[in-house]
Amino acid sequence: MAMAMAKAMDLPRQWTLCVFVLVLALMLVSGSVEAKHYRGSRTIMVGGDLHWKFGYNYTAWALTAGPFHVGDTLVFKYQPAQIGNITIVHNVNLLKDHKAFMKCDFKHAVEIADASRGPSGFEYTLTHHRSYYFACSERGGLHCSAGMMKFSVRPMK
Ligand SMILES: [Cu+2]
Repeated sequence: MAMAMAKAMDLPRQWTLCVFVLVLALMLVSGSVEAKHYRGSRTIMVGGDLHWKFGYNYTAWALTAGPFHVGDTLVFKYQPAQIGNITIVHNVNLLKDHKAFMKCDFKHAVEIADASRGPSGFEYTLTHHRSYYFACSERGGLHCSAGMMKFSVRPMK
């Protein structure tokens, strides 16, 4: 009888312990989810402070800016520049594959942002674990070839 009483008295204490463990587990779970979310959602300015412009080596930039993850968002910032009476504009294209990327071949490319999208910063989220080939198609591909306005990324899962 006395033992049964003692057990009954212990119950609230056990219950408190149970709640404590549950809260601790929830904190751990939410913490790890947050950490995962944070790692997967970087916002990356393409070209850093130099933004998206002619004559900067974006392949080299991508190597230092990476690794990229699925869920990361790239920001392409660019605006028209005036050189003499020539206005230089930029855009963002996705090239079809590695071969097209190497040759700056825009035949099957998809323009994802035109010149008007640059000033506010065009945002593009890497949604898939696959290779992306970005390039500017201006001046018949000259911005891609001579201007080095191209880079590829393969975001990690
Ligand atoms: Cu360009």
